[in-house]
Amino acid sequence: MENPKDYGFNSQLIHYSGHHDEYGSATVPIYQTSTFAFESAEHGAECFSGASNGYIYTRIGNPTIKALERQIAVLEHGFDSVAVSSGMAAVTTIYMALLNAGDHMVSSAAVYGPSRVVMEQHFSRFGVESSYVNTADQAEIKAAIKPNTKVIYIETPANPTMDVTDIKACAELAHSIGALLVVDNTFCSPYLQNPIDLGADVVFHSVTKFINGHADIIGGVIIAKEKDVYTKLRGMMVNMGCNMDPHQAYLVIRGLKTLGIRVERAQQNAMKVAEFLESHPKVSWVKYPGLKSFAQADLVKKQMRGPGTMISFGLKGGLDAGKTLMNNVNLCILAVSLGGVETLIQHPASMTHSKMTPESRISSGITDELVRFSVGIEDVEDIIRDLSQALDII
Ligand code: LCS
Repeated sequence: MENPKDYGFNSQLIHYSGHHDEYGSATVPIYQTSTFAFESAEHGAECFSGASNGYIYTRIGNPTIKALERQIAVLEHGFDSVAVSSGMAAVTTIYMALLNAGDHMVSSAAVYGPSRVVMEQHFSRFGVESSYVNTADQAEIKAAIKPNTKVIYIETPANPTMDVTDIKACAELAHSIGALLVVDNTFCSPYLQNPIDLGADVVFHSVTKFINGHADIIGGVIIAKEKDVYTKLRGMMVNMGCNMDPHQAYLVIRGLKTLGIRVERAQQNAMKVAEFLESHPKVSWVKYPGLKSFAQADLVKKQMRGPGTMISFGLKGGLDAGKTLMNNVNLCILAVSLGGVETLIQHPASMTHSKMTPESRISSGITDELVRFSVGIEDVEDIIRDLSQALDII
């Protein structure tokens, strides 16, 4: 196999899992086993000491999972990656591995709700401090930094406000104080954004979303730029026991192959849906990084290769109008999650971000009227017709 770096992105998706077996299998088989036989007592001891890199036990490592980890590391330009049971397992593994009692983290106020809830309500019990600020504003991050800040954690674009944070500026700031930059790249996928190229130390995904893309598994993956951080993350995953399952990894590898064409198509649809919404008399505002009206269009061009497939909007008539819309769509599915082939609509304040305090939600821009839309790969005329008939009912 040539160096995967010599291939284009779509070729890497299809041809680079790094897996080879004696039968020449064209796909990565599912190694559905919990444990692996050692050749001898000496071999077993070598596997444990690291003198041999043979497989030991699936929580520690497994060939199907490793194929996915290798492939994601290539796509995100990292040293290596760790696959975990969910996006939230990625978040908690990162917090556990990189923060100690007495440390402080600065993060985006608008992040996926539970990423903030687990820090503010649980890691705080073990003495980890955090500040949630508008990371789209570098001055707010600088003002929040303390002598014990060890991690800057950003999500860009943020779920669900679509606010964009300057990754390169955050990396420079983090490194100037000896901290690490962690980026949740779920909303972009490596097809649209590679934070490690912009200086990030750790990148992670809820692979439940774009990377798998078919709404049939939950999973996460963490990519580290450097070996020492990777080793800490892997050790934490193994000890916490939040490994991915081989069957889960198989499905993700299968879904990943079409990441490029799925995102490309959904993004084309999203642009048309955003323009439709922006011109609709019942819509009060639309936030989509591809629109001319998007306040951070320059930053989007600087760090993203496309505007993505997520749209947030508000309706005249607020939450009641939003509920009428959500209760009357037919093709679009009223469901949480995002990044799949199907179009989904949901209401963050009462669903994905409902466990945040009302004050945190409002200060993060997650207003009661905000409706979130994840555009899929259906025929865009059908998506727009569905939205149009539901908007007529309001
Ligand atoms: N990070 C982001 C940006 C997310 O959107 C999610 C889940 C997670 C992390 C956690 O991943 P999980 O454990 O669910 O795999 N976001 C969801 C959402 O917006 N609706 O439902 C789940």
